[in-house]
Amino acid sequence: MTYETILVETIGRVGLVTLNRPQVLNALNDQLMTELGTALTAFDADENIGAMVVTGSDKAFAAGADIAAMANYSYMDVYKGEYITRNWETIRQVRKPVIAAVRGFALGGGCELAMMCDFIICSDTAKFGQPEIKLGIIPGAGGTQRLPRAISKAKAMDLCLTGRMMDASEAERAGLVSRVVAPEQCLQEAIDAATVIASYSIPSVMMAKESVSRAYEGPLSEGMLFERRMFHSLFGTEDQKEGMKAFLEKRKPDFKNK
Ligand code: CO8
Repeated sequence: MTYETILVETIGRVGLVTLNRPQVLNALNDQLMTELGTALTAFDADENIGAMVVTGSDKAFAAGADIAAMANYSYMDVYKGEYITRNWETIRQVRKPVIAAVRGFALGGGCELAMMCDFIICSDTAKFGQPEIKLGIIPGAGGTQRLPRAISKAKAMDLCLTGRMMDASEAERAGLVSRVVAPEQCLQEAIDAATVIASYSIPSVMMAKESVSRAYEGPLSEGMLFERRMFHSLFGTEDQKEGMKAFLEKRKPDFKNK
């Protein structure tokens, strides 16, 4: 298959995709997202590939969805999903691990694309952000959902509401990225990590990915329900009766662990 907006190569058992629209800082248009999905899906099906890396250039992983392409879309254009939604989730259907190697800007859809990968290795020149608010829109590919899970509600609100950028050291402190390295080492670090992963049993790697994703992607409502049921069940214990009675009688509780 010939691609126009990405470069695709194989390094040992690692599939590497380089986003390649340098003139617009790898802005993510419909063609690029389709090609990226096609390349990753092909690697996923290839038994000689054990893991994948997605990267950009030194200046930009991706500076977001292509604003020039989106500028004149109507509500129905985007709602029907023919333009900027239909091919954005393909990467989440890939069952082998995908590592994002981020140098430079990962903004808007670029930050969201990096977060769709299983983990992010970045250079100390990386900058992350969700600047959509400055354009009169909000993130549309998971930014408002994955960021709070990855870096806390406080920082997610800060980034989504102010549109400011977060540098690599803040991103590492916040837990958005797994490793920060020098720019010239970034891609190799990601390829090395992918090579290690690709040396393991693919079923166990796929199941490890699936299991961690499950914890990460489970809805808050299910966690809340679980907590509520545990809370309810403690009203069946003797110690709850004793603890509350002791408080009201202004004495120390005598717990029996029952
Ligand atoms: N779209 C289109 N073109 C872009 C984009 C973009 N996102 N970002 C940069 N470019 C272009 C510039 O227009 C410029 O083109 P030209 O040379 O023809 O003028 C070229 O790339 C270089 O950019 P700059 O001259 O601006 O470079 P600077 O180094 O001065 O600035 C920045 C770099 C800070 C990254 C700046 O380019 C910028 O702010 N870019 C826009 C960032 C942004 O707002 N991103 C969010 C876009 S909206 C989005 O991502 C929504 C995602 C929703 C996905 C939903 C799917 C379901």
